[in-house]
Amino acid sequence: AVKLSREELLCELKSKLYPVKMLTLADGFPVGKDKHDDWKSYLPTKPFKDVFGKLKRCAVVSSAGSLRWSGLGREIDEHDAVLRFNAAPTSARFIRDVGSKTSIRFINSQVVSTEAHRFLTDPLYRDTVLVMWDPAPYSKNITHWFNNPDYSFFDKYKEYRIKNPNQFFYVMNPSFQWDLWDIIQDNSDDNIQKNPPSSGIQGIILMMSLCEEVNVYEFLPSRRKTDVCHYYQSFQDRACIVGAYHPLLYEKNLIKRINSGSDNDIYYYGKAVLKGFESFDC
Ligand code: NCC
Repeated sequence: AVKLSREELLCELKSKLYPVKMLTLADGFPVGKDKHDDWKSYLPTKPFKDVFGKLKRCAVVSSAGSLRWSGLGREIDEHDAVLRFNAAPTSARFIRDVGSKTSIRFINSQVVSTEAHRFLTDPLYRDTVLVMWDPAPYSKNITHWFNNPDYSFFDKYKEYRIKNPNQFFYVMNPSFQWDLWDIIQDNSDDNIQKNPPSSGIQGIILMMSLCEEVNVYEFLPSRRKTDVCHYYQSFQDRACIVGAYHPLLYEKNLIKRINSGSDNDIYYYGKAVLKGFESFDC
């Protein structure tokens, strides 16, 4: 395959993924009453792009173990908006390393559906904009996904919306993950596994759609790289860095190719600097 330059790759991402699609009632759901009841009428009606307006500098904080002892918390909190993932905490003992500002929490449907996460009661998920995605089967057809979700999140979604009607809580259109997967595959030399990209790269693209510049922390690992999976747990697994289910290694190669920051920034801070979609023309 011909290797795209950084500019070409950025334009490829922009032309196929921007604006990022959230699920709305208008998105061709099966008509009539369906087995998942009326959850979809709880989807926010405000267009996602209007929630924040235009943002200048944004941060994406991966959950990698290498954030522990990084001391990056203050730098992260200085951004106009910060995106974090799943159950990643910002409690007192982690603030020095990861900060506390959380403008968007980008979660997978497992977090919403499984009891262990106490999604309905844990304050971690409040006072922020929530964006959820479900690992849909490879198909850009909503009805097909709707009948085969990875986690049946529908009842929990509705319950959460009823309890917290004023909190923005979006659901990604499942075609997004596969449009992104196609780009990752088209720009890799290997055949990659047909599983959706991780929350990490999806959240990065989401922030590129909102902000002029996006600083991503510890998605490309720094010199603190460790087999400790998350900064908030002691569990070790090398697969956390390169992926097992998700094509994480290929996602990271792609982000490295569109990075406009320096190799030093990656090495010392695990920091990649990405241009937002509105900041360049194609
Ligand atoms: O672990 P997870 O991801 O929540 O991490 C969020 C994103 O950070 C990046 N990451 C994480 C660890 C690490 N050492 N290096 C990294 O670069 C990845 O980009 C990752 O996406 C997910 O993608 O949603 C995932 O979610 C967890 C889990 O469902 C949630 O944490 C909720 O408990 C998955 N783990 C399991 O299912 C056991 C994980 O595979 C992917």
